Amino acid sequence: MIVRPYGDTRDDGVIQFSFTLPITHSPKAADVGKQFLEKLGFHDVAIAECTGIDPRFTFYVAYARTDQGIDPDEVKGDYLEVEVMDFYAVNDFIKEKLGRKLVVVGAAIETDAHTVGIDAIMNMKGFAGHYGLERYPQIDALNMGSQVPCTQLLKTALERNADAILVSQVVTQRNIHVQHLTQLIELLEAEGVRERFVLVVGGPRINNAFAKELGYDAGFGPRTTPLEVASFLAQEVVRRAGKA
Ligand code: B12
Repeated sequence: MIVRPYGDTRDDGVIQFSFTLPITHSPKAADVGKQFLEKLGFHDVAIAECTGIDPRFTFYVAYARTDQGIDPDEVKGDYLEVEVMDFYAVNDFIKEKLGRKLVVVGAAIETDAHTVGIDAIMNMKGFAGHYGLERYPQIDALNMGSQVPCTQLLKTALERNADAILVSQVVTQRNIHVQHLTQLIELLEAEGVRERFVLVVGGPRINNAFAKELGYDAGFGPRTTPLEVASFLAQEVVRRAGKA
């Protein structure tokens, strides 16, 4: 079934835009914004806001209509379908099915200095109202921080007999994340331990299909919550242990 954007009435095709053009605000600035949206194929353009935010830039909020629609069933991809449980259910599931703590080691690898993403998933206080993995009584979680060499991450994962390795990659300039992520896979393969771990990567420009292409088990993107990750890890580790 084709669906279309909803603004005021069902199927009206109305979309809200906010954008900035590098032009000085002037009496014709609103028309510049309007004609820009018309060039993109939108009609019934209404400029709700047109403000100079700097001597050289104008900011717009606009509404406009599209005739386009999309059939969600025709959109195909390698999406990660996680059955998200609640905090207590994840702990009970691990305790009952695995019969021991699930061990996780995580880091932002190599040159990547961004800690906030991996902290959001692992640190006790968590993210967006969800506790991080450290808070789960049935998860033994070690967050190694950022700029951790792949060799050190693997050494620690082996020492702790980890079930899962969590990797964060935020910087993607010049595809540096592809190099780092490939480096880790190659190291695991060279050491003959790739299959020992559930290998997960996350970051603002990561998705599941991309992670799978690189040889990871799962990829998590922007706005991931620790609960989604905990649910995935619990189910995947139990499945691999043949105890599902
Ligand atoms: C804070 C920040 C910094 C801080 C980091 C401090 C710290 N302790 O982390 C500092 C100032 C150090 C910094 C440095 C740099 N930064 Co910076 N930084 C940011 C900023 C503003 C916010 C990032 C953030 O904290 N987001 C909040 C967290 C919660 O979101 P998140 O990372 O997406 O994490 C979520 C998901 O992605 C996912 N996730 C993330 N990791 C993982 C891991 C796993 C296992 C899982 C399951 C999920 C998961 O779950 C999280 C929660 O939902 C962003 C811009 C932005 N607004 O995003 C730029 C940004 C990421 N930085 C950028 C850049 C370029 C840099 C520098 C290279 C700048 C420079 N030239 O020096 C350096 C990097 C140095 C280095 N060696 O890495 C660019 C990256 C561009 C790109 N695509 O490559 C951005 C996008 C800014 C920009 N628009 O240019 N940065």
